[in-house]
Amino acid sequence: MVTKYLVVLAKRLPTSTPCRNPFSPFANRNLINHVRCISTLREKLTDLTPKVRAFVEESIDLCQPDKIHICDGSEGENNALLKLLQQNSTIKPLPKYENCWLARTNPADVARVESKTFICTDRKEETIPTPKTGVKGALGNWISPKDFDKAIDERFPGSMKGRTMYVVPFSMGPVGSPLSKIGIEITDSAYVAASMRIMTRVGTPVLNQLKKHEEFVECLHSVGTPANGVVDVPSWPCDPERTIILHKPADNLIVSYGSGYGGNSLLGKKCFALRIGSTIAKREGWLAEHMLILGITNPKGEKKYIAAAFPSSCGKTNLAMMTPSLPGYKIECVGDDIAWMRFDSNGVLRAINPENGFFGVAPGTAHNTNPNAMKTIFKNTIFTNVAETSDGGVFWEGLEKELPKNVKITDWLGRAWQLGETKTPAAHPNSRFCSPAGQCPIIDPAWEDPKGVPISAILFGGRRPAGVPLVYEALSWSHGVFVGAAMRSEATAAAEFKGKVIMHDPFAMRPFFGYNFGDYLKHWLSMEEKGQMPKIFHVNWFRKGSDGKFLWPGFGENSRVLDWILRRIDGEECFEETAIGRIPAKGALHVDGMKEKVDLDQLFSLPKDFWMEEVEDIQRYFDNQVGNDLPAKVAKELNELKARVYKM
Ligand code: OXD
Ligand code: MN
Repeated sequence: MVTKYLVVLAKRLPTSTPCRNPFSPFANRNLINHVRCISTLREKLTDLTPKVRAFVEESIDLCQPDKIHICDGSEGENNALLKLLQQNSTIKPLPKYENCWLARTNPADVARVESKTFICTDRKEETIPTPKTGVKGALGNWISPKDFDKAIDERFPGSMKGRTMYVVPFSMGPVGSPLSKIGIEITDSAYVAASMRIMTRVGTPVLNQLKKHEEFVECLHSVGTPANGVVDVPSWPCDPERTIILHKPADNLIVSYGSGYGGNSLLGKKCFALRIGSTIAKREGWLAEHMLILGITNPKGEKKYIAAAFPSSCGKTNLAMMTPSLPGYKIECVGDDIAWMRFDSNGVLRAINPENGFFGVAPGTAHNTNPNAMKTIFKNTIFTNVAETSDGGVFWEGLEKELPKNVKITDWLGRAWQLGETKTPAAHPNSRFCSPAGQCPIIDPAWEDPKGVPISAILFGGRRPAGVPLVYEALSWSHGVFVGAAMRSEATAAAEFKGKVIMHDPFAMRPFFGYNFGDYLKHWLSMEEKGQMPKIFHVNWFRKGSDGKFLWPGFGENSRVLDWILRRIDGEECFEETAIGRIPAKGALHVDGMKEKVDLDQLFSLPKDFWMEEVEDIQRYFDNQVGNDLPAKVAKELNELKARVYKM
């Protein structure tokens, strides 16, 4: 069989190898005969459909695991995985809660590694726009097919020796929905297998679905072993030096090596649902986006759905689960991170949340910021890199007021930590909870509707301390696409960046584009021909006043902004035109009854010097990063904005 791993297979000879992983079920044996083991392993594969079987067999040949486990998604299997992880000290129980666990990673494996994440296409221009000469492209990384093979060849042969290979069949979206897609993740991490069970729908129903339609995305993952063979943290094997995350859209293939955490290893999330997902979406005429989806019901009982794209750590989970302060409103959550949106036969844009769980940033989550998350995350949850309390619970920045008296805290690195004393954070800023979405008390009744929910508005936003008003409405679909393209935000801890620099993050997708951003923009522009387009808005909860304090309280008070948005969707003339778009007319934003007095003039002020700089920055960004790939319609929108700003 011609395989994509041909290079590797040709070189490999079957060998007898000592078992390297002390936690392997084979650890007490001195020698493992891979050849014999693998032939036994293969007998387990007879139930798989031919394509799945071929993928698993190729992966066995390449990675040479000692054992194979095909995940059925059952409760018993989950308990066994958790037990194994406990034995290996990867997780420990948190007795204060129901079925909750704490994992600590190797401190070198704490976030997505954007610089080591690549898309493989024949031609570079298919993956990234050509930046201006002398400028480093910041819209993704390209790898050639030759280097793609080489990267695998250098890392994967024998990477699972002494380990168990878990085969995780998973569905992104409800199993069987016409909007869903299937993946098979092959991994040597039991932590990944257990987390995938929370984040996606896994197991036998997915394998059965494959019998009807045998199409899936191949996802191969190994935590790897450093080149010198020394595993620094035996409870969290990884190979940070050689970590690499590879995507090959032409083959619907994801290959990830060296990291066991988050988007690097739970391959359904960023790798599949966004990077490969966006390439499938382009081919098939839909949108795969880094967006939460919420349902909002107004006091008259009218319900609408909104999708919103914010960069990582900008409060997507908080907005998706918001407790509205505005009387009579109700929010229900469909998803907090990813939306797949497609037109139905009536031209209505419908969205599903392809995920099954929340992989939320823990710090900042508290009863005052997100009470619904707090009601969601204290059962059946795997916490990673949060701090631990002596009463068997968890702690992170933001929970100070909720800390029981006299408990001792151990930080994410396992060191004693004292509130008000220790200068380093108790929890890693990118520490997470991984919880089943169905546990959310305000999960939307339609969150698993195979048809998806109808989307009435799309929000873009980010952390903009200066110049950008609380909310504005785009003037048209193509202006909205421009607003998405021009999005900027302060850097976050979800990736490897440091400091509070304002980064361009178009559509909150900068780390997640599966193909050339210019083509992505063309695809977005083309959607207008396909059906009724939702209105587009830009929101900014993070503007600061001259005293450096936030001008808007955010959280539940954001319902006031959603109220204005809903009224705009209904066609109410509650707006005023400005150079950048439509903002609430004087008195149109309902601020009555707010606890804090808000300086609306500052919140909506549009300083001319700021906007002159902003348009120049956007121009520079487009020139430097997108060049000739920028669609003319987007360039025109920028020119029109410039002209309006100059006249301000
Ligand atoms: C995430 C991210 O993990 O966006 O959701 O980084
Ligand atoms: Mn995200």
